[in-house]
Amino acid sequence: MSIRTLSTRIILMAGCHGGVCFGGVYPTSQVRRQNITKDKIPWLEKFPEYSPPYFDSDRLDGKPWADPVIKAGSFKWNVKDSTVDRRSFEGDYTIEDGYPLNPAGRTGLRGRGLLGRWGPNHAADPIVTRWKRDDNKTIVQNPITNKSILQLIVIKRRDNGMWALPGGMVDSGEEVCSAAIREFLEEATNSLQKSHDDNIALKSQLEDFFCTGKEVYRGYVDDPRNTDNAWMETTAFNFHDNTGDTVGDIALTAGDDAVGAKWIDVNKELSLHASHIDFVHKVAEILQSDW
Ligand code: RP5
Repeated sequence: MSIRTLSTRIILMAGCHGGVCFGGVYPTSQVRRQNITKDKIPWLEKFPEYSPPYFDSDRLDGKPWADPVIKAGSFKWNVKDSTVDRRSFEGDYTIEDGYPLNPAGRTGLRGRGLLGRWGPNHAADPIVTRWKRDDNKTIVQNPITNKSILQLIVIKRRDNGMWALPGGMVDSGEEVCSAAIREFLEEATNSLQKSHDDNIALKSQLEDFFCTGKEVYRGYVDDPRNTDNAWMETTAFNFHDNTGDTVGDIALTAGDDAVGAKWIDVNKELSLHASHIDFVHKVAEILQSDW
């Protein structure tokens, strides 16, 4: 994704639309972002009055997955820094006064906010889909477009109550696709609370299905937690159950950070966390489903 497109993404969110709200209050805090007009989002635009507040959530204190405070020379930027991948999918990012700069531009807030890593925070998102079917197992079409209706597994996020892809952070050293599958099992099937034997049985039932995963997006995420110095990036995979016999039959139970899990019909009216709707749209295009 080019920087121009990235800045456009933030422009789309201006005025509390989707993720970051310029001038809005940062999630879980009382800290208000500095207002920015759209033209001042790119770093290249001069903005001498830009002096946003700094916020590092105390929820990061002592967390093994979070970076320590920045000290000169303590991080290796734009490379794999031991087991922490500090590379961005958007290309090399700039370091200013020792801090990495968000490649999408100004966000009205400095620091890390709620994000554990300075710079890119890597996530993985599973987009698990099937065709909508009637009681006779016939695929349902939209009578206006004559296109088949796609269904998607979403979870309800505990932190902001929004429906979202059942994704999560990639652990240090973890394969991205494995993270997408692990997060799906944790958030949509409550695997963390299941017995070892139940998890083995479920995994073996879904093993072949998970091998079908296709990467559909890799890049910046318009997440409400993004700041000038820390931002979300993701790799999204589509796992499509064409016959509806594999994942279509498993019981969905919310777990870990999720408080709900369900199948929903895919269409352009869906309202999802961050920029998840964009990844789902890509899948709808690839599968040529109704939109
Ligand atoms: C989004 O936040 C990503 O696309 C992913 O779905 C999620 C990862 O954060 P947590 O769910 O772990 O909070 O930006």
